[in-house]
Amino acid sequence: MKIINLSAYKILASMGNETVEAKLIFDNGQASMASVPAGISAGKYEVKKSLPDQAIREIGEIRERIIGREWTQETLDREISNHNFGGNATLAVSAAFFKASHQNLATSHFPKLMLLLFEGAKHGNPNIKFQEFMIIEDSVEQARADFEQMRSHVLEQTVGAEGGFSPESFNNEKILELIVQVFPDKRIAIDMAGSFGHDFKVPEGIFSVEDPFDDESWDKWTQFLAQNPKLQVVGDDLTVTNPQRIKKAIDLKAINAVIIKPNQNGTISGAMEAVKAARDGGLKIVVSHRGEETDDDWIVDFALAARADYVKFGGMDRGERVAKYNRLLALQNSQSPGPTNS
Ligand code: 2PG
Ligand code: MG
Repeated sequence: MKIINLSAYKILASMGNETVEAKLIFDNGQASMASVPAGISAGKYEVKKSLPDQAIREIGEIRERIIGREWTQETLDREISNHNFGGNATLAVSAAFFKASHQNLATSHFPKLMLLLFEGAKHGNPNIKFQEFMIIEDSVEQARADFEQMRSHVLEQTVGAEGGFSPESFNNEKILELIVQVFPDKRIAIDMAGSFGHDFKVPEGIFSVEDPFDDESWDKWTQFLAQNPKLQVVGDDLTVTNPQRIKKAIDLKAINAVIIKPNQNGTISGAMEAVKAARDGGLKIVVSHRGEETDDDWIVDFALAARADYVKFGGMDRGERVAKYNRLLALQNSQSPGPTNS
């Protein structure tokens, strides 16, 4: 596709911080805009980011390199990755291209949802030591019903960064007891965000645990997976959507599942390379939003393109999270016979 213009400006993300949105124009008149999220508990090995004003200047430089020429996702991403621009600058452009060029081909494969019920640590009430408490759901409809049901057990109206409950009077133990009591048959997933806390003990009865240790302690991870072969052990800060770190984690048998966040990598193609490395190594793929999001929903299309096994889009009490669930519903419903007017 031939790009004839590129512009960029600042918009606000969900905690009120500034982020960037890029707008591409193609020679057929099509326009495509995409914005980038930011991590709250970002891993230290993620691609470096530029401050918003700097990112906008960098997108100006990218503009000079790309306008007036034909691009594919791969050639564009290769071109923009090679100049030490911030990952937020490159991803805004890369994602805008993805949105314009990506056709969501009919798929019968929809990922399972990791629905966020409670959150704490850097995302909410710090009395709650784990960052995220999720349950595995097969559909948005069921997730919605379960979120509503859990709400009836939480009397304080307090939500965290990602639209999950984060009440003052709750702690890890109380949350886990409540989830088991309300949903005795659901599989529970937690994110311990190990780079930001101590090595908490993983509680009994958990199906999936993300970042149980920090991003340096490879031997702890390997030992943990060997001792818990039935557990889903997910790398996030450990692997940062970086194909090399993912390959290392596979070689060391440190994980059996991985978080994929395009903004940890800096381009759509780079994140797809990480997906390929993970899949070649037999890992389950979890495509995830970030702690501070925008209303943009391209991550949903990316998750389907990546054929993710799971998606992490947060709770249902913040609009920027609901935007992702709504995109999933739209994609599902566009593939089933919808209502007709005739
Ligand atoms: C995580 C993410 C998203 P953050 O740790 O998995 O839930 O949080 O974007 O703050 O790193
Ligand atoms: Mg995480």
